[in-house]
Amino acid sequence: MSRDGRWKSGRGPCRERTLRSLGGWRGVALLAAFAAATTALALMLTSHGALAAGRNSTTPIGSGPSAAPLAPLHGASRFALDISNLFWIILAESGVVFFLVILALAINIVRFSHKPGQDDEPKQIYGNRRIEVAWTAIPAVILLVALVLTIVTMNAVNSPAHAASALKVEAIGHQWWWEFRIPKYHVVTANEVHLPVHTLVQVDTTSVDVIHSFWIPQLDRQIDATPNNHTIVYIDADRTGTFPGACYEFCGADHAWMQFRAVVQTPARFQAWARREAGAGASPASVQGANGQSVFFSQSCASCHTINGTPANGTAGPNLSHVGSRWGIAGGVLPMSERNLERWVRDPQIYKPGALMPAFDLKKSDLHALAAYLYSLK
Ligand code: HEC
Ligand SMILES: [Cu+2]
Repeated sequence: MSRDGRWKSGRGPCRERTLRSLGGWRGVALLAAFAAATTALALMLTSHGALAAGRNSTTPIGSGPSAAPLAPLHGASRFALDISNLFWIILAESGVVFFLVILALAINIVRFSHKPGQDDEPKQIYGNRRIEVAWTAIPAVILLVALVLTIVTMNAVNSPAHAASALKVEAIGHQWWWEFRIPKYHVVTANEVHLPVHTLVQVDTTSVDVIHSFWIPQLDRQIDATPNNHTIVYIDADRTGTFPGACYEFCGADHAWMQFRAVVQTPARFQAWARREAGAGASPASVQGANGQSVFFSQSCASCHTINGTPANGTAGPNLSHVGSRWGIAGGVLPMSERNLERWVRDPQIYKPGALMPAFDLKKSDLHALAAYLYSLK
């Protein structure tokens, strides 16, 4: 409306009619539907959806073996809980504001919409200091609360006490798999890392190629893993279990297949795992396994893969010393099994197009033997 109270030219009677027809109870019904849909969406996301799929859910991740779903609202680490608590507080705050705004809108639609036969111009009001102060101060306070809580949470999550004595784990992003190193235990492994429960762990992330992003939704916040740089997140798991993680920054064709598992264990079990991981790969226990080992060394595998305790010391691909004990193959494209190892080696490109491993056109018996050897590397 222009200052003299008349409709500006260009807004014909048609527009006016539309506005009028949206007044009154019809407008309120529309608002109610909007509020209900928004609330339903929020409830869905926070109770059953991607954010918090319940612990009983069996939602599998890709075709790999299913573990707990990616559920940042089911924190299993005090840092993840700090973050989800902040989320709930801000959600509640926004929820209250949302419903007050909807309520105010509804009241206004009913009270001030055009009534039939009421053709005189409404009272024109310009400026109201009290209302203006209120609608500046109240949002400022709400935002200030969110800001202070966010800063407190960021501090708690990024600079925990006793950080210097944390167990150091390195997570290195590769196209398209994660390498894990635990220098204290001389562990070098891939796509599955074990962690001790109730222990502060410092994950030092980096990348050898492009920007990846490291996240175990139930255990830590997201952090970019960038080349030539080291970024840090902390984990302090409060229960044992298997927690899925993945890459959260688009990093090329197989970005979605950079999944991994964090297995949180009691300190004793964790140390047993670490000792085994650091140790040599099993020597072949059968004739077939021995044949498989010679196939491994007659092909170019050793130039890209390491098997502890053997001359194989390539670093372009995952360390295979204990590959048979892992949850999946190549970031989860296939569940771990002898048969699937065979499939993978024969033609990785079928499962992970663009993967930086060539196909190997081997004799059937050689392929069988090779898969038996790899699977025996537990
Ligand atoms: C040019 C380097 C290269 C060669 C040669 C190579 N690989 Fe690979 N390999 C890779 C890369 C890179 C990956 C990771 C692929 C991915 O997950 O995106 C991989 C993954 C694997 C995996 C899955 C490991 C895991 O942690 O899930 C197995 C098993 C494997 N290779 C076995 C072999 C065998 C056996 C040979 C020889 C017949 C071989 N590779 C030859 C580079 C290579
Ligand atoms: Cu990635």
